[in-house]
Amino acid sequence: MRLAAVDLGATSGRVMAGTVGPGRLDLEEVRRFPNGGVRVAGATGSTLHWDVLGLYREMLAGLGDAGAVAGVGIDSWAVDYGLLDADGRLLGNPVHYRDSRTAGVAEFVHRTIPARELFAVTGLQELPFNTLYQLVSEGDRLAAAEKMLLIPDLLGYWLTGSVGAERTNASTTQLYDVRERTWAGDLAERAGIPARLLPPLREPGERIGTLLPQLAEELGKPQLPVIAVGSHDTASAVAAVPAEPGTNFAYISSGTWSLVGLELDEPRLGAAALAANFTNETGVDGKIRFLRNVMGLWVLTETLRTWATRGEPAELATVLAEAAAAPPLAAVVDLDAPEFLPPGDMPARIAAACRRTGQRPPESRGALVRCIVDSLALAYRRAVRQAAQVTGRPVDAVHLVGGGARNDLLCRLTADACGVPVLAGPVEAAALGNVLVQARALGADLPDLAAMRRLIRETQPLRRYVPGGGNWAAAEARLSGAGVVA
Ligand code: LFR
Repeated sequence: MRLAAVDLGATSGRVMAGTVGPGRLDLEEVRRFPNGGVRVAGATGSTLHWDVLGLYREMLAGLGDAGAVAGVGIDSWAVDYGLLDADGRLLGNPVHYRDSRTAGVAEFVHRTIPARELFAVTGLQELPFNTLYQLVSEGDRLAAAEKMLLIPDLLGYWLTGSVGAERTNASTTQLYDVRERTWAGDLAERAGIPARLLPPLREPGERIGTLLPQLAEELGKPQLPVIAVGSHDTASAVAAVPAEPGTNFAYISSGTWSLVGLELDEPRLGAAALAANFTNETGVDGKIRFLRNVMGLWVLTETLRTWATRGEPAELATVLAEAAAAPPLAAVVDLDAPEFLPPGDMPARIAAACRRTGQRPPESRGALVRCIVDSLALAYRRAVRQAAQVTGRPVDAVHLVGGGARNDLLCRLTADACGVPVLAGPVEAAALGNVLVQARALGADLPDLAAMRRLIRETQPLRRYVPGGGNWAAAEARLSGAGVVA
């Protein structure tokens, strides 16, 4: 069975073709296109948008290139959305979650709905860009809106004409009641968001519809089913974590963001989870993704971009080799600090963070990249340990999936920092999870997550890293500036 998986990431979007059969799972990249924010001016300042029509056009071209497929599924980053009017037309261009329009909005909302209450209902970590805060920042514009569609649901709507909200992504909005498994409509209304905006929920594996007749004709694909997958990319990636049943594993979905946590059957909504700022997002088959967002390879990508805009471009492989040779743990920064969220000059921000904590800023490119990768591994260590502490579940191994699994230095340092073996791969976890959920919906013999994960283990290349050394505890103490001489 051949299926098309549309996987949209913050740096690029892809259309992949996956082939699934007994003991078989192959993935082929059909089309890749750049993605990223587009900043445009307005009367009160500029706004960072997504080029959603460009993504739609590329997706269609990719579906054309994919040839004969039995289904298509779409996953993307979470939280961002388009608003539709009563005629189903898009109102404005979707805004990028890294835009500054939500600055101060969380504090404003907390005056009406305290953070503790929000967490007790939605189980979501506080991130300034949660859909709730983005919608509140729309102000009067909401009056013209009839429906809010998250990005994969918006693209699915354009393909089929069917309006809905896939559950895993809905769970990232901070407008979803994680225990009742419904929209938190009352909470939305109290925040000033009309509950009519929230579309009917749908499950991963549900058929959204078939291609609209005109598209079907253009693409030469009559009756092509569009299937809801774990449309939150992290949900698809976690479904593809090749864990063996019954093992105590943590996962790290390592891409632009790093999502670090455990898979649970029930949300954890207690004070410890709130204090550690963990989230309870919904996974495929009703699992709970108990995790925290760690800033991720974004800081490295932005560093390379900064160098390139200064006319000093660097190859990723070259700077990673230099980083591998640089002294370990010479300087570390707290990558979860808010200053690393917006686009900008990361080398300068890292140098400032080092100075603030009494450390000497890195002096070469290799040392700077080493600082980023060391800091990322350190953030993984903190998140894995906290997840274990808060849930009382031990962690015996870490599965690292996504683009970061290609980064040998990062995988090695993660094993060192976490003190447990790291199994790296698959790199294309989100696309594989997308394909497997579609395959099951269309009748493949993959009854549960365990069967999907077994197929990944049997077919995908994985690498194992055993922990080495390094004084990670001391490095962690340096993050807070401990040891700074006044
Ligand atoms: C990863 C991801 C994260 C989400 C962030 C913003 O691609 O989907 O899970 O917190 O992007 O949407």
